[in-house]
Amino acid sequence: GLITPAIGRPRLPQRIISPCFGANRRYLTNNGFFRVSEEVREALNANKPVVALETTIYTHGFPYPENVALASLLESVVRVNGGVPATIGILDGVARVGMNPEEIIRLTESAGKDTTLKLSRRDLAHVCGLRLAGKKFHGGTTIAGTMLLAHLAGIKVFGTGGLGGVHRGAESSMDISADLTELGRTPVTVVSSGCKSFLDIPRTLEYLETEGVYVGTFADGRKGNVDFPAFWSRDSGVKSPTTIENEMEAAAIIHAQHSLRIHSGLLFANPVPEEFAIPKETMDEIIEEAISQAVAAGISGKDNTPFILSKIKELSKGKSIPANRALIESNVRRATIVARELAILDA
Ligand code: PSU
Ligand code: MN
Repeated sequence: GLITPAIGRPRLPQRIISPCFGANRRYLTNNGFFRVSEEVREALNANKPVVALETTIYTHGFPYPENVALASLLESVVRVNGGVPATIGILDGVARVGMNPEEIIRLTESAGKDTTLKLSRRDLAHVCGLRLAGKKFHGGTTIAGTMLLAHLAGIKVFGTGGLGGVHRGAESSMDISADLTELGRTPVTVVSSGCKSFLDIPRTLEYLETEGVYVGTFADGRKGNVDFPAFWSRDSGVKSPTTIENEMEAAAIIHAQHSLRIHSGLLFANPVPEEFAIPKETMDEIIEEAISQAVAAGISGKDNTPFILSKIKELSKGKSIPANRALIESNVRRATIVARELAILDA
């Protein structure tokens, strides 16, 4: 029949896979600017669940050596849950999809140097191209940069912490993260804890709707329509456009999106584990202060997000760090289970 009784997973009567993922799709092969590790390439060829991991959180979020500890923790979370991790970033002007431990250490220990850059879509050609002029940069890729490179390699699922978004006051500054437009144009699924409430969450969701991005939040035991989460807090006061029960449903939605040849990305929001959640009111105060310091210091452009994040860390006196680590871990675990379920549907 069409149903597998043990798990109730619907089986498609016939395989319908979008050309952006099917046999006709040609992934970018390794060249002077782009290198997929052997392990990741083999896993992709064998339809194993591969999970992309970003590196801006290591180069512009956590300092060395906390960042290298986090990087290896997240890789092992993917592995113990049955997936293959693909840490993505730029080393010496070469985009790397899948890094070995030595390569991860080289990138993470370069955090803070002025030749280690934060790289979004617009920045990739600059750092790769200038390698030909003898200028060597390392870089952590943002969610946008990581999605783009993941897709070039054929990776469908990506787990991370917090998404960039529409900044407060964007109606005059126009500061809107390229993460949102990337989700509109690149068919990669991102699992995150929503976004931090230093951003304008209602406008972020409006922008994602305009970009045609699917947004679903895991119910995590709650009834009815749940809030889109605000990183440290499970609730934001803003309802998620849709609510889903589990990873199997997430995979089914991704599979349908690809089969329907809808070429945009998908965002699954995973609320922070309850025992690590910080009340919204506690964070609101800290965030107000961090934003006013950013305004006072005249910070803008790509420096805005890292500046506010470091101020929040300082003002919360590190209290937010365990929550931060727990939620990234939880997102990466969920991303791995989604990738596993998707590999079954796509088989
Ligand atoms: N938000 C967070 N933590 C992060 C980032 C955002 O809560 O680490 C990082 C991510 O790499 C994200 C990037 O893709 O910042 C967004 O930066 P911008 O707003 O400049 O696009
Ligand atoms: Mn910005």
